[in-house]
Amino acid sequence: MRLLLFAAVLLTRCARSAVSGHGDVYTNHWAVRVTGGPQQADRVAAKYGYVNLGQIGSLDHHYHFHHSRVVRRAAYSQKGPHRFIHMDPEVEWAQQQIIKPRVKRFTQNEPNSVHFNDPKWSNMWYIHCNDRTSPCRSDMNVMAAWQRGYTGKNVVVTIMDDGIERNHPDLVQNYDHLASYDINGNDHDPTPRYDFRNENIHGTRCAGEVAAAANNSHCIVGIAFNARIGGIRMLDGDVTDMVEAKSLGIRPDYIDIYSASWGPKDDGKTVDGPGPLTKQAFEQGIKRGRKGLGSIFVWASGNGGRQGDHCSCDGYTSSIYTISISSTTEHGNRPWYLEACSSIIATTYSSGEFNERRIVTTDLRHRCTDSHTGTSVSAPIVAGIVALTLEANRLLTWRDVQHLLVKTSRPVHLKADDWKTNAAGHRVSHLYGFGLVDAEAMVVEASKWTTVPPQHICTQIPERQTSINTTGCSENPGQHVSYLEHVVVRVIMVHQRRGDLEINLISPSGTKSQLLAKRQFDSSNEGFRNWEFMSVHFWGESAEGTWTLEVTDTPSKLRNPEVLGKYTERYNSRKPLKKPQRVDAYSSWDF
Ligand SMILES: *[C@@H]1O[C@H](CO)[C@@H](O)[C@H](O)[C@H]1NC(C)=O
Ligand SMILES: *[C@@H]1O[C@H](CO)[C@@H](O)[C@H](O)[C@H]1NC(C)=O
Ligand SMILES: [Ca+2]
Ligand SMILES: [Ca+2]
Repeated sequence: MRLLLFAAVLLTRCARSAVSGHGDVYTNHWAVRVTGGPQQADRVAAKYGYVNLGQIGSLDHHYHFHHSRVVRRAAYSQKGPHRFIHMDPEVEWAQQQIIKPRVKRFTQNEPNSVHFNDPKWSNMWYIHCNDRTSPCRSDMNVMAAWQRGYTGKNVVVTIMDDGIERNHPDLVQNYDHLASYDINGNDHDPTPRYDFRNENIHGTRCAGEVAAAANNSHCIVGIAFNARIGGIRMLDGDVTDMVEAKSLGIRPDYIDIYSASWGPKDDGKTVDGPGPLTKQAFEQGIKRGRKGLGSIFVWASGNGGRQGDHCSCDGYTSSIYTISISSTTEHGNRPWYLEACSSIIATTYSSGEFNERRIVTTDLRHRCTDSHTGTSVSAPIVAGIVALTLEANRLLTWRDVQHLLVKTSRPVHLKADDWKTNAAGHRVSHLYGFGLVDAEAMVVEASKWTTVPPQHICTQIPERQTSINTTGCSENPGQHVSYLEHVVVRVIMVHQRRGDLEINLISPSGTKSQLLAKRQFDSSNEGFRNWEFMSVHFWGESAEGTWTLEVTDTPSKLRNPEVLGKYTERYNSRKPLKKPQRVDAYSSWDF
């Protein structure tokens, strides 16, 4: 209390002294008004020992006088001869210049310098976090990337979903039929199927986030508003391994980025991932896509937070070939739908509680919506940011893009109790990966980036069940892993209640990553049969030394699933898909 009072008194006194002018710093420059012309001004200046430096800008009769004998930056106004200049009949007015403290208002001026006529531009709060009144204190710096000239030109993005409304007024300009296909209808037109329930709004909403046209007096501005955008309609029908594999393989030399905001059911009890065809499609994509640089697959991490789901049980988000993206609310809080896991790379803003804002984007039937939600929002935002990044450097490989996200994403004010710094100096969390994306840092780093060396894969079969001593395959130069990227642990585990298991992995450097958290609704007795857990938390660390796997079994008492499960359908904007599970047949760890 006393300290506060004291501070208040000080403030008052500062304010008073400013008014009375006591703190002013005087310079040796004068502004002088002389109406008789420049020659007269020169004469007046010489009379009192000044030099006339000429007219002040475009102000007639005003001259800049300089006096070299005056102490620079004096704390008092000049007396003596300087008093006489004020009394000279040829001088109408004179003023010694004082220093006026000026602070650069970067955070206010820069965002305001971009203005679009799109009606929802000002509602795109997640682009305006630098505004002083905004509750989102840290910015994704999308506008700063635009101001550097990156808007997604010549980059091609596609949305794998329930179709996109290609003639939507805000999409038609950037729509690209070569980046589109209809797997469900087996033709080239990805237009969604219209029904009275508007079941197929999802793809159109995601597409606008990426590449809605800018300054066309319609709806919003896409993150990469000059990128080309297509849609692969594949969720409006039976989804099979083949449907997925086909979708991932549409024109891989033409399409740069595939964005997916769907996955297995987020019910907290499913363990499911890509089948054999889809696994191959991912591998083909990163090997042959983009003429060998590798397709970029961006994936929503999952919306099963309220069901206690964990995205390590979703083989799409935990694949090393996908960039798994999480969400935070406008206040940097953990959204109720968030699923934690060790494969999440980065995070964007999205919806939160009822009093927190949602995302504005294009909607079905040529409309515009301000209620796009969940991790569905986040994958397209990153797809857009990666489009800006590829425009900055067309030669980035699929791994370069992941490295850039690891390097540039930041924890800022995102609230999580598990932020830690790994041995390579990266701060990382199971809720947010490496943190909030930074579009400007992405384009800046990309433009000077040197492609990382080829990927090495070191595979080890453990000598004991829960720990492994590895050299990182240093005996084999073609496999030697000097700096870790992804660590994959393939697990066979038999257990009567899978949801009671928790798995942690500890690296030789001592970094601990949670590969699996308990899931209260998962009462399956199937265990894990060659399931692959993946962690990015060891990024940049050394592989060499002893790795420890900690498996904890805590028998739980089930709560009533009906009560907690009732929110699932209403809010599940990350579309679930149903599909049988498959099992592969060997056991090892991949670094
Ligand atoms: C958008 O268009 C208006 C004219 O309608 C123009 O004044 C403005 O500069 C444009 N904004 C941008 C960012 O290009
Ligand atoms: C790991 O292997 C190295 C030799 O490769 C050996 O010196 C060391 O003692 C081993 N450590 C453990 C914990 O097994
Ligand atoms: Ca628009
Ligand atoms: Ca999930």
